[in-house]
Amino acid sequence: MMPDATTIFALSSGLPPSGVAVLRVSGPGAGPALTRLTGRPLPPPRTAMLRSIVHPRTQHLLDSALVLWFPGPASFTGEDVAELHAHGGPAVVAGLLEALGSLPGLRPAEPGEFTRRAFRRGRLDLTQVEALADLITAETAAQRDQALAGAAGRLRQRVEAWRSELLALMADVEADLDFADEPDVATPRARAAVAALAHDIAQALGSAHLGERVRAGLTIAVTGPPNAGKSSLFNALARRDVAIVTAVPGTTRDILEVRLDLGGVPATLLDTAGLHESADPVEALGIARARTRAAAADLVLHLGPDPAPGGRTALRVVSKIDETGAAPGIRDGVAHVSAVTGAGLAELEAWLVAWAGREVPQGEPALVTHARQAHWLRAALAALAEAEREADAVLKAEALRAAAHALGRITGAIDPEDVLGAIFARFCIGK
Ligand SMILES: Nc1nc2c(ncn2[C@@H]2O[C@H](COP(=O)(O)OP(=O)(O)OP(=O)(O)O)[C@@H](O)[C@H]2O)c(=O)[nH]1
Ligand SMILES: [Mg+2]
Repeated sequence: MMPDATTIFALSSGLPPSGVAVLRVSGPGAGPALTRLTGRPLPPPRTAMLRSIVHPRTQHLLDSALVLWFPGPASFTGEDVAELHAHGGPAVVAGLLEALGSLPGLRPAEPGEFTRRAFRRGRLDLTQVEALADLITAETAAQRDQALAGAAGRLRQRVEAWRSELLALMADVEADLDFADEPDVATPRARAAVAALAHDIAQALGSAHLGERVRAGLTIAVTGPPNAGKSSLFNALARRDVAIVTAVPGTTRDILEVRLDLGGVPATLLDTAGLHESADPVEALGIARARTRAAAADLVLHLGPDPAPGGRTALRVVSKIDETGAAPGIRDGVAHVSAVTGAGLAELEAWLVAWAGREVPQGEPALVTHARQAHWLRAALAALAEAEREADAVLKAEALRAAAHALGRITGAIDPEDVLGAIFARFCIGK
């Protein structure tokens, strides 16, 4: 692929003010930009040096910053990369960005453009790009571990090994085609290799459900009749006043969401409208939404005597025990809490953490973490099954080729453009 002639730059760290702001420059103009801004020769590769940064046009001092020089291809993007580790004040950052933009051939980066260049230069494959996006959004330890494994190329290595095995097999089978009158030596070996490959891929696919779970997290809906104390419990578990609480029944209408970290497992907690027959069309819509979301939830925390709606599991919760005098804690599968005094909340949280731990077992991070990856692994498996069944050598080779193609889609070795847009849309500017 054509290397990019343009040089891109962006603030790669969070919004100022911050202690340190990292500005990244990538492309053929990165080295000249660094010498222009510092007025000095390039520092030794990968060595932090303190430099005065001056505006190339006005010679005005903009900051005193650490600068780093990563000559390609041993850089994140594979191109020449320069980094400025500056003071993270808004005026410093604005001045540096303006100075970079004033240099010929430099332009601000699009979201995810550094990573896109890294992909294009083969520094990363698509599974690593996906994992990198996951790493940046990871909120819990389990998400971080899984994303780190993917970013390190765990799935990439497996898929590439399978694919090269397949390509070798195809060569064997095709050699047989060329010498059709000779005894068929490759076929028994090929059959065993195809079966072993299919077994490995099926095993990897087994982790897909867990991988998706860790990435997307679990969903917990708080349900019950109006005024039961759902929003109060929701706020207490979120440890923030997210939902409006009033003594008026029917206060909550829309679904509210907060993220919980259940012992490293991410979860989304939903507050919902009180369930009852309502003549108010607005409230009725809220109740319909509540039922839909509860039905899709992994767990329903139900504050009420009537049966809990939907969900795969339900835990009944009796709230307001400060009024009834009931003892806090979980007895006979019913949690007794008070959102006002906090009694019983620790027990409920411990229960939730244990439940999440059962839903998403800890251990080896999952290999397959995205539906896209699982899709092409299943396609590869189907093609391998066809290759196993097929007696005709031409059709067998064709099925093997289809399997190799499917694996190539996972890493982006084949047709990457189809998916690049969707994947990179998740990135922020500067990544
Ligand atoms: N004493 C006491 N009052 C509570 C407790 N939890 C909620 N309340 C009160 O009960 C009333 C209703 O609380 P909410 O949390 O708004 O109840 P809700 O189930 O979300 O109500 P809707 O959104 O209208 O369906 C409010 O006046 C709360 O202050 C509790 O644990 N103890
Ligand atoms: Mg409410």
